[in-house]
Amino acid sequence: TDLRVGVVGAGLMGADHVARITDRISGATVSAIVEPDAGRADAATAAAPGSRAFSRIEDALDAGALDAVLIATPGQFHEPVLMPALAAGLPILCEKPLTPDSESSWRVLEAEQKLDRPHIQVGFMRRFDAEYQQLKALIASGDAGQLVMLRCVHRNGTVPDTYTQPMLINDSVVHEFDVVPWLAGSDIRSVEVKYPRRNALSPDHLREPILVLMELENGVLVDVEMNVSIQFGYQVATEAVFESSLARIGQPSGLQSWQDGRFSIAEHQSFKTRFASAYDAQIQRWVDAVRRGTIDGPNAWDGYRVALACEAGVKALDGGVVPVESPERPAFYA
Ligand code: ISE
Repeated sequence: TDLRVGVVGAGLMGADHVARITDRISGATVSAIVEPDAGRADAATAAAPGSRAFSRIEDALDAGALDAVLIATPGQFHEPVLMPALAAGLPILCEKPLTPDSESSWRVLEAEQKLDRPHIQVGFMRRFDAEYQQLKALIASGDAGQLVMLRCVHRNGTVPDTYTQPMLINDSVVHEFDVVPWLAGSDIRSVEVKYPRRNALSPDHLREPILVLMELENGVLVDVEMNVSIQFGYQVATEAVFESSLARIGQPSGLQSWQDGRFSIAEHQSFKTRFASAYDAQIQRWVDAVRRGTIDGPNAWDGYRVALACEAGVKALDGGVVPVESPERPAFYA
């Protein structure tokens, strides 16, 4: 029988995951939608036949309406859902970030460690992107020689008015803070932020793009161009520089067209399409793992480490090289 998934939050990502589980994922069905906004809840239950709507996670848990929880609300609403879901012993896929700061993430770790094993997978979907996986394998194999630098670009066409300066770090560079140590096999030692000339097309309240520099414990240097007003589309790409070779991922790879004396390749407009197959793989692997009684991807400890990096990153927005705390990993998360 299918895993009954309760999706908490039916906004942009929640609705996307409801459609994904209903149409493309095998072994799971959306059985509950937890969403206080009636319009969104109705749209989500209509997209997931047989599902019921609840306005609070506690009500869905009391009704025994779900076997697993997928949390897709904004980060500040994660902890109040994580805590009762953990208390009920349910497996959880929690969209990034785990929580907005390391103190609340630590509380979540403490609650999770009351269970027999990790129950939380964090939605850092880039780890499920085929090209990211190939680059990680190349780096780990040593076939390309020693890694020296990672040059990352993370470009959004535009962002909504609700997007604030710290979100450059907490909402966007958060992905690099997870995926870079995973790729390079080394933790982040420090973070620094540099400001080029401001983009006049940026919303008034933002000073961007920014250049984020990360020094890893193994001496690899990483730069991230974080740009949220690039207009032309959505682009996430990485160049790995080795001693005598290069590797690139995330190059435009859509429709190629030759017209009017020009050659062009389609570019993505949103992370929803750019990472669609990564999201599919992430959710399928999570569902398969949950049915085996485990999780399969970044865990809450990874989420906590990223929260520490984000705190350093937000400080670095004000200048200076900011060290990233590196606490010892509890055996529970080995
Ligand atoms: C958004 O929340 C995401 O998670 C996207 O992956 C990222 O590219 C974007 O900058 C964020 O706002």
